[in-house]
Amino acid sequence: MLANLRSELAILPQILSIRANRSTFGYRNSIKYHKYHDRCRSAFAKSGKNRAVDPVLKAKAAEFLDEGAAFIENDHTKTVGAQIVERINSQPANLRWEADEAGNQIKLTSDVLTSFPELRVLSENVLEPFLNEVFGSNYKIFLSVMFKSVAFDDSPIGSQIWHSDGGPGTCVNIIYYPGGARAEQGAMELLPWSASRKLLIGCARHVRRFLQRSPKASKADIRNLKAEYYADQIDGMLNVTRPVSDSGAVLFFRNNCVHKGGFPEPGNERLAIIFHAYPHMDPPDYDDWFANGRPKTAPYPVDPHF
Ligand SMILES: O=C(O)CCC(=O)C(=O)O
Ligand SMILES: [Fe+2]
Repeated sequence: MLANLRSELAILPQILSIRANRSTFGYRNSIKYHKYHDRCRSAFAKSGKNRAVDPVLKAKAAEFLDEGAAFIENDHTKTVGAQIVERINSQPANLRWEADEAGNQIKLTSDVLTSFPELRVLSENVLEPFLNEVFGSNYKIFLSVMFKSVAFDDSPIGSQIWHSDGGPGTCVNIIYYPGGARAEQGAMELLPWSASRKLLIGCARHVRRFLQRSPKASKADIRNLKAEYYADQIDGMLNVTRPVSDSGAVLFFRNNCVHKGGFPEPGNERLAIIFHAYPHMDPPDYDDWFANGRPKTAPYPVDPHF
């Protein structure tokens, strides 16, 4: 009884942080991102910048705020996607790819934004108005990566297994499928934030109990334990969603929504671009982003005003 209470108290900051800050970071680490977000919101409100007017994007942003995810397929996502697919098919020399067979991926090693200037139209017309609405502030892309998902191995690995990304609760993950994504291509599956939150809290307790029994467990043991817990709990859950499309479309979801994706059926592959976006004080500097790139240098920004 006392041991239970002690155990519950030990993970209380983590549970509070999941509830209040939508993050498994721990309360002390995650609060600075939310304080910064509040400052971004006030500055944005004072700047009088025009908010998204497109009623469809506005409705999608409301859906995101409600459920923690939204999927958008419109003229911009389709046109830009088709241009990107065409550029890749023409095999220009400046695009460098590297197979990661163990990860079931072929990664683009050149920078995404400098390789695909077409993405500026998507950023200005879809990402920016949508995120202005969601954040109530400006946004900044922290990282961008691009890869083809290919089933080199016959079982899913890494992010193809249920997980949450574990970054700050202000982070929005964006997955853009330039050529669309169908289920057989490994379209991402995810849980809405409310279900993810319950699962993350249950998982924190499960890990805590495991560590009491096996205090010497390795990081890999814990990763496997979490993946098994998610798989067991999610099995048969009705609210797993899998947005699919036949042409360019973009999925926004909160960084800590539980998700998996990118394990295609034999003979299929899936092209994906991932961005992590955060609230920011400064308006987007597209000239800089598209001249110098926004590559992945770390999993998350240590300074929210990066
Ligand atoms: O390839 C996928 O769909 C999974 C990617 C993922 O887990 C992520 O972006 O956090
Ligand atoms: Fe992920």
